[in-house]
Amino acid sequence: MYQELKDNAELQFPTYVRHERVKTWVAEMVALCKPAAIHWCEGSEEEYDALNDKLVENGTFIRLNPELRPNSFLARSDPSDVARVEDRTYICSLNKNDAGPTNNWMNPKEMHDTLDGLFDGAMRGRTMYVIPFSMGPLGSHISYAGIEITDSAYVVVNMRLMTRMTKEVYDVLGENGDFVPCIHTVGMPLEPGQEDIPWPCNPDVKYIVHFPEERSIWSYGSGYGGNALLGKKCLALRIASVIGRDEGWLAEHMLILGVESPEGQKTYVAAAFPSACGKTNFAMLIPPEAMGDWKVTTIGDDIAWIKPGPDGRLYAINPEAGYFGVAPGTSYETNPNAMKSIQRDTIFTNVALTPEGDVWWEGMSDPPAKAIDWHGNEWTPDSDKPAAHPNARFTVHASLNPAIDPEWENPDGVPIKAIMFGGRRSTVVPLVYQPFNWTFGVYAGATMGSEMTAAAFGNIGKVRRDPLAMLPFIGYHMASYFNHWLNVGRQINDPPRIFNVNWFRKDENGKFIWPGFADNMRVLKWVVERANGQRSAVESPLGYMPRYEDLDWTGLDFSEEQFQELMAVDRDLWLQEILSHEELFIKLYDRLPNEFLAMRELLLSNLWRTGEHWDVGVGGYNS
Ligand code: O2Y
Ligand code: MN
Repeated sequence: MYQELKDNAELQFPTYVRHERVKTWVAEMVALCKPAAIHWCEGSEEEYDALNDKLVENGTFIRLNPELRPNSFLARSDPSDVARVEDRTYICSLNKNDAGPTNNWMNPKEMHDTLDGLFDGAMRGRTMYVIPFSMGPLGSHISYAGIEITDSAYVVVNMRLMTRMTKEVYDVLGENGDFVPCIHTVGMPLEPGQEDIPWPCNPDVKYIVHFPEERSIWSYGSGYGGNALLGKKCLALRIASVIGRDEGWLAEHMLILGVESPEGQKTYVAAAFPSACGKTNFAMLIPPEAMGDWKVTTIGDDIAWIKPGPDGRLYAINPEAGYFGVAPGTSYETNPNAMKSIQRDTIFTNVALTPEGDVWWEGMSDPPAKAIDWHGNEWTPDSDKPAAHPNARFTVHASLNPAIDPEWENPDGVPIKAIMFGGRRSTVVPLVYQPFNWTFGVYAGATMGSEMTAAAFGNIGKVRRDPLAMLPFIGYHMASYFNHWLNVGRQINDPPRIFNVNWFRKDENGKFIWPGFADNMRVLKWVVERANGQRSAVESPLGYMPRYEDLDWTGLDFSEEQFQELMAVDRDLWLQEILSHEELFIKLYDRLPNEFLAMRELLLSNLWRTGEHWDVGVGGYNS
């Protein structure tokens, strides 16, 4: 339903909106933001098509060649608006310490005053869209509803691919159901007669704000990704982590995949890797043919909501309905399923345009002789800048993934047998180990880190701790979150087995030792068999480890010496590693679980006990 809001026209509500709080909130936001029109989104295909046409008309979208990429579009963002803005992201809890030392905080009253000022008239000359969406299958007891108000049609069409966006959400809400109000503006009102630009945003002022007690989200100034598609990082992680803390479940930055053995045994695994560490590739992995009839299927590539089930196991859903994947580096070699998913019905942002009207990015294939880069300028392979922005994205509905798991929309979720954690470490951390139990596993996840690669973070090579891959996404105090994980483990009688992996270890010449990609299946197979109690292992100072003969090497030429190099535990490096956990712990000391201090001591004594250098060839005993 569309209504122009000229001359103080009285706001009209669709008959299917029967929820008084929704009506009052939308009326308040109309009064504050002063849009020229309001569009109550219904989520239909006709509405999606009409909005895409409008985006093409106003220059935000370029329609790609329908023969090469049917019903697909390219958007180019403002060069200042290309990624999540962590330094402008706030958790405004009533008490500063509830946000913890890893989050930006401002007093909620002060923040509301600031936002009220910024949002006042922020949608002048624009249409306000009201988007009803469900994170998770509609009506599932694990799902949660949100309503996003935005002045960006680009956000609307992306939300339709990434969430269950439908007016049926109002039926689920009825007159009084819970929802998360999300308000977003690009922060660029239009004066009368002012022409719009393809990517409106506010290059100078950005705020991505969460009020955990109110369970509301306010986003100002950016039209990009996680800053603007508020169902994703803002609702499904930051606000949901708070809801999960209060209700006894987990909202995690994890992919979920299914593994089916040649005998037809199905096992579900969740895995947390920091941003840009290949989660989408792992979630869509195709096992090497030589390994036999193993199949991997995708439930989700980025976020998992995990709840204790009545049988004492943990069940997970993917709250999202689509993928917002990194394009550069995605190819038929690295991720064939992603490439097949994006053949049609896809929105591309900040990739290059070929003369044929198709898309291209670094790492996709041989470069075209010429292209238009993400700035809209002519580009050739001799250009000194990349054709696609390194954070260029594709948005596509999950149903187009040829490896989608048949249970991906099961409202009860899937039972999780194993959880994997993994950072990006060129030294120290072995390819895979299984911490001794849930508590050691939580410790391993909490202390995982990645070596910094971007100069922006300073100190290239220094380890940045990213506990459970949630550093930018936890909605409360990080150490309270560790306690919450320990508590969840205490409440279930068959917790998933936890594993730590590192695909990125390098040799003395700086070359990756592990081939990665499809060959990660060899590790995944051991993980799954181990979680199902079908594999033995040896005990190392860190936990259980596979011996060379415990991994399936069929079709891969990888020697036992290479394996030992990949798995070696150097006592002095690990002593330093464990001592360096102190830096994180000191920051979080006032809420740190006591168990962590005990585990640190135990790990240290294990290392002293086992000698200078431990590897699966020389040490350990069967278990
Ligand atoms: O830069 C953005 O706005 C997107 S960030 C993102 C997108 C999809 C999945 N994960 C992430 C992330 O940063 O973890
Ligand atoms: Mn992510």
